[in-house]
Order: sequence, then structure tokens, then C-alpha cells
Amino acid sequence: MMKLVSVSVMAALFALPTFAQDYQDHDGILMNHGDGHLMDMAGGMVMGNNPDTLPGGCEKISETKEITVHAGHKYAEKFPGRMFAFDTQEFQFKPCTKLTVHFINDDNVRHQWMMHGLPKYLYPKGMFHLEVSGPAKISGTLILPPGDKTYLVHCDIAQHMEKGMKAQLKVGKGDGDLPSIPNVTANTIADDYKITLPELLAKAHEEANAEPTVAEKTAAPVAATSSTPATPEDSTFSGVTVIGLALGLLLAPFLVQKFKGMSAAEILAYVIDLLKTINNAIIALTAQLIKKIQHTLHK
Ligand SMILES: [Cu+2]
Repeated sequence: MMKLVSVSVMAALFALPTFAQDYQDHDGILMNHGDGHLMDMAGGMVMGNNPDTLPGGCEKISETKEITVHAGHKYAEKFPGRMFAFDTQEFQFKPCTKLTVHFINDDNVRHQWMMHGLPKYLYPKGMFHLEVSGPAKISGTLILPPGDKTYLVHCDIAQHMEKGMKAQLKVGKGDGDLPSIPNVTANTIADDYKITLPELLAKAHEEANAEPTVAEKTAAPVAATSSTPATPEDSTFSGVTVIGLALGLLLAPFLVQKFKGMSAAEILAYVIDLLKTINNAIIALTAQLIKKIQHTLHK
């Protein structure tokens, strides 16, 4: 009997390290670089740390709260198609809350808890930001502004937000919901596994025909820059725009992949930019061609 007990005690002792994840604690070793920017040699970083200055419009700290947020691959397992996530996707606090965030990175890569849209006079670049290479823990404190507003919280390491590490923090009632937050809001562009490529092209074509404003917007500044009217170049603009649009439509299925996780405004800006580039390239080519033709005709 004694032997059995000692064997099980030994087994338990050996098994212990596999249960207890070793987290590096950065809270005691951070150096203060001023302006709420704390950093250490082990790669831990806090930006926008503000435990004592009240934002404009806050008469006093309304509440003092502490939260612990985990980040890691395992929290994304319940979200189909996602790779990284926080363990919480939505936060809500009273205006003027003093909030301490304990951020625990469970992965063996770098993650951030980055909040955007804060008042810039108090938070550099409007950000409050915790960052650490895991597995590790890091903490920071901020005082939330007054008013109802929804703030984006994400990990800004390349592709981590698009792969699921995105949340929203509502102060007061918030002012709406952000898109593509796992299990909270719908994706900006929904995954569709049933549609075929020709169908997708047809759909993109329909949508492009329904919204001629994109073409108009891109064609207008181009036409305005042409200072020599009554040249044969003028008649090429509509043709050039059509070619640009056709190219855009051909590229559409590939772009859908790229647009995953982007907001509608970001996508529109990207498309307009792309069409401008294509248009300008074709106009330059056409102009060269016309000059050559004119030369040969005049000879
Ligand atoms: Cu990350």
C-alpha cells in the first residue's frame, strides 16, 4: 500500500510541470520612459499608461475596475475559420472608469491588447496598448473618457486581428457595434462556400453596374486634368474607364480574399485607389499609342 501511494505521489510530481504553464511576469521589471510608455528588455511594453490624469469631462473617477484578459490560439478554437482570439470579445464600463488590464498571453508568439480612439491629448496616438511575447503577463492602467462610445480593441501584429483577435469596449452605452468580432457581430464580407466563381463574377458585375459612382468618381479627376480639349484623347476616356472596370471585375474574386476583415470604407478606398492606378496606366499607354499614330498619319 505504501509503495502504491509513493508511486502515485511521484507520478503526480512529474506530471505537475505539464499542468502549470510558466508565465513570465513583466509587471515588476518595466522601466518608465515617460508619457505612460513602459518597456522592459524582455519585450514587454505598455503605452498610454495613465493611472491618475482625468480625461476632460470627467469630474472624478466613477469606478475602479480590474480585468484579466487572456490571448491565444486556444480561445479561437470555438470560432470557425479563426486562428487567434481574446478570451473575451466585449467589454463595457461606466464613463470615467479607472481600468486596470492584466493581459496574459498564452501563446508562444507576440500579442497585443490595443485600444484605439482615445483622446489624443492624454493618450499618445489615441492608444492604450499592452504588448508581450508569450507566455507572459503584463498590466497597465487607463482612465476611460466620458460619453457613450465604442472602442476597438485588437492585436495589431500582422493578420492577428483578421484572424480573430478583435474585441470592442463600450464606454457607457457605446455608439454601435464594430463588424467582424467573433461571436458578437457579423463579418463585413460573409464567407460563402456555395457560390461558384462564375456566379461570384456575375454578382460582382451586377453590383458594379448598380453603383456607377465609383467609375464616375475615378473618371472625373482624370478628365479634369486633361488641359488640351478637342484632341482624339478625349474620346478614349470612356473606353479606358470600361477597360479599368473590366479588369477590376476580373480581379474581384482575388480581392474578396484580401478584403476579409476590412471595413466597407477601407474596401471602397482601396478599390478607388486600384481603379485610379489601372486607369492612369492605361491612359499613359493610350496617349503614347495615339501620338505614334498621329505621327505616322502626318508623315
Ligand atoms: Cu496577436
